[in-house]
Amino acid sequence: MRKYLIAVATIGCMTAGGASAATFNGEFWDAPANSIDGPDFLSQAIAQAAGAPTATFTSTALSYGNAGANWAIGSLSDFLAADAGSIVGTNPANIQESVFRFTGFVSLNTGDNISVTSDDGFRLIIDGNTFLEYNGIRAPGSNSNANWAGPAGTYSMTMWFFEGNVTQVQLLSNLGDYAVAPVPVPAAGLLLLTGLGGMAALRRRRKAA
Ligand SMILES: [Ca+2]
Ligand SMILES: [Ca+2]
Repeated sequence: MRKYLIAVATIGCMTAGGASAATFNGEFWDAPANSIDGPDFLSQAIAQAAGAPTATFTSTALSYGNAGANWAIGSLSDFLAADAGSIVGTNPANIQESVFRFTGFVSLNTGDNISVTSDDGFRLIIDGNTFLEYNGIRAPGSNSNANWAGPAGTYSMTMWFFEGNVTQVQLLSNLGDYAVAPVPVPAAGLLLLTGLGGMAALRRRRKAA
């Protein structure tokens, strides 16, 4: 019975639609003064995201603050520029000390170079593992990059980014080049997966009892 369910779920996923024009989900948390001051900036930033976000938005390219004039810190909508129209929630007038989380999927080939230019720090997680990060405060134009060493495939991606307490902000990346839409789980497959999840939970409860 269990083998049959898994086989059906797999076929369901395989017949789902392929990649299309994709975006990333954006979440933003405003943070109080002196809340992201180090020494472990990233842990402090991620802790700020424990509650509901101040705002959410759609990120078309995960790249903000390109021109020098845009380094100055302003409102969330100033920073998001072309993506500002997608903001849902509060649009703070000043995003000094704040945290962003971007989530989505990327399609990578072995050797692909991923670059992130940031003011201030970031942590890029691909397929559940930290791939690249900068845990500190730095000036605009400071670049980190690395080549994907894993096999070709579509991977989940989470990007944490924070603006610290120094008055410039920038986040440029080429992740938009790799963005793909998540493979949709068809309704029947979703029901089966939910069923399998329920069975797993039941097993855990039985084990714990
Ligand atoms: Ca703030
Ligand atoms: Ca800064």
